[in-house]
Amino acid sequence: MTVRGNWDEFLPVIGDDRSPELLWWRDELGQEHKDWLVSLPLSHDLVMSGRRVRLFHASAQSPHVRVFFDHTAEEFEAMFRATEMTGPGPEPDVVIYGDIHDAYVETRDGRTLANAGSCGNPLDEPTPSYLILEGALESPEPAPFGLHLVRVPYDVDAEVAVAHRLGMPTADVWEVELRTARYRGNQ
Ligand SMILES: [Mn+2]
Repeated sequence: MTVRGNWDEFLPVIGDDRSPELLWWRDELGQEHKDWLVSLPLSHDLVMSGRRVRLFHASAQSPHVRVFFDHTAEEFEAMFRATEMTGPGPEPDVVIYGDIHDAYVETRDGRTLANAGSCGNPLDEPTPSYLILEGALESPEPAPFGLHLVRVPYDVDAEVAVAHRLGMPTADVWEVELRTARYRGNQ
């Protein structure tokens, strides 16, 4: 299952009056890919090992409302609530999101909030991450359940070379991000 992110939502539909950088990325997408991106669900629930697991991009409000690693108790709470975006229904025990490119797992008061980090542009450390869910899929009965964050070293030089060869806008800044995990090269 793939859920729709902030870029997935806006990039395919922007008009020609936007910045040349945005238009470059938009035009890298074929119509088939644009149609697929905007058709993706914003939120998806599954049951595993007796837990309800919810997946969305950034928050229960919208793919554009950001919740950082360093969040408040209220922001944590809000990630588990039913909203217009998630639809009604039972609240989840586990929420997994992306958006901030900052991988972590936090359990508080019996609920778990996890961020899968980023494969394409990690911003917590330069090594890409993904998250594996382990358990009995579609089982309402309690059973072992695991969240496994994996870090995968890769050939950054080759990746950067492709961006430069294609003439990708702001490739220099992006290269700093890939090598240092500092967003826009900030400290
Ligand atoms: Mn995002």
